[in-house]
Amino acid sequence: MTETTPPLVGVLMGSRSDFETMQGALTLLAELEVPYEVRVLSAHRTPQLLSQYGARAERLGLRAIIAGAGGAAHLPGMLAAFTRVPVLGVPVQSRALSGQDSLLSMVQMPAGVPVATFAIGVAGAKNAALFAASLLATTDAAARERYERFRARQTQAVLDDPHFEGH
Ligand code: RP5
Repeated sequence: MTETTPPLVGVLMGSRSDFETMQGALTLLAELEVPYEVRVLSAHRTPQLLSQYGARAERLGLRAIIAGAGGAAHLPGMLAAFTRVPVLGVPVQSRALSGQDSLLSMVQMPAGVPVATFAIGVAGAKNAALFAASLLATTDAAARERYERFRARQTQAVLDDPHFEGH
């Protein structure tokens, strides 16, 4: 699993400082047994490497790329320009503007180059991972079963909470 199995999902982040947020995605991908690879790549600091990664994603047959970045968060948008693999963007909470800048610079893509943008921060990272898992589930029965079990466990956790008021 993870770095030893051929990856189906790429997880990119603009800086090591995004790792804590993106860990939310990695944990869920591992739990759902989705093979993934992780890279730190920046639209601004390593632009050539980013374009090469777009080609690599096609070569490897990645089914989705989760890209988290903060501030002027151009990583997912630039990546989407370089690849036809679906790009899922996670706006990382920035220090200066609490991630509003990350969200807006990520979500306001021009028509023709789509990025599926998720919530700011860890919730977005987790949902991007679940979205990638649900994409895989459309063509893989075992992946669908794992995803279904995850959703059932989540529901059960709410029902098991002693503070839950069922009807
Ligand atoms: C973005 O700039 C990164 O995605 C990160 O969220 C932000 C700050 O990066 P560092 O200065 O912490 O490396 O490119």
